[in-house]
Amino acid sequence: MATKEEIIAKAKAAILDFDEDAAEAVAQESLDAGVSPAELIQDGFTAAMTEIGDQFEAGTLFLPHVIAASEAMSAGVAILTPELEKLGSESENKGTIVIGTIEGDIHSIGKDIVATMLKIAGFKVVDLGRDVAIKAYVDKAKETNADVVASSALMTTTMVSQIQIEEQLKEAGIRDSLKTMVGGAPVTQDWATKIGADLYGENATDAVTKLKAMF
Ligand code: B12
Repeated sequence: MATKEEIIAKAKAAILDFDEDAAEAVAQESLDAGVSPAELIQDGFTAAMTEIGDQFEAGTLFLPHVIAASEAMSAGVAILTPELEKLGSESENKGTIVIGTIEGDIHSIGKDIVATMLKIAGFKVVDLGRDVAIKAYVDKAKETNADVVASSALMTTTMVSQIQIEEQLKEAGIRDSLKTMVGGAPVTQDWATKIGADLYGENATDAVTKLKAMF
């Protein structure tokens, strides 16, 4: 049987080869071998997507490649998700989290992973999807009496809209009754502090750890 390192290397190769079938196969192989799905996603698929992004930026890969790589990653994650969800604690409700990718931004893979891991950790997750209008976060937070409003931004041009979430929650008079959390590749702790967000999560595991500590 392949070692964990070999399985993770295969997961990276599947994304770098834009190979959906290989991504699905390695996801299944990792489940059979007992490799943690979270680790496969983080050290395998996500690490490869970061390389794809770097090559896109450098001009050695083009948008169709990025699309093909993200389709392969989604296919692999789709195999892992039901298994991840089985690990979930069904009855617990640690708090309600409204999450979405911010207005103008259609990157959803990372947000989906964070949403899944939060569900598994026992939170009630209300996923608004991607390209979410600021007003929609505020309205949903009111409607569900949310404990946390979490936004994902993958571009420097869209992360600025996270400021609007802070402002519109204040205008709606509910900013003090909940926490805000921000994440996404260009987002940092410094950014979170600067805009007045309560929490920053570097990745799904970090998001879960920080929110668990709070509830
Ligand atoms: C895949 C991808 C796409 C896919 C997205 C598919 C999908 N359904 O999501 C497609 C092909 C559609 C795409 C489109 C575009 N993309 Co693109 N894309 C990427 C790429 C390569 C990987 C992103 C990804 O999925 N990573 C894997 C996931 C697992 O990681 P993640 O998203 O970072 O999420 C993790 C953490 O950030 C964190 N996290 C994420 N969200 C949240 C939220 C919370 C609350 C918390 C706590 C944590 C958290 O946890 C996650 C799990 O660990 C990045 C490169 C990069 N380095 O990020 C470029 C990148 C983001 N894209 C870029 C660009 C420019 C575009 C386009 C404008 C291209 C174009 N010319 O059309 C369009 C954008 C259209 C739009 N309006 O949004 C640029 C952005 C540059 C900038 N301005 O900052 C990047 C950085 C590439 C680059 N280096 O130039 N893209």
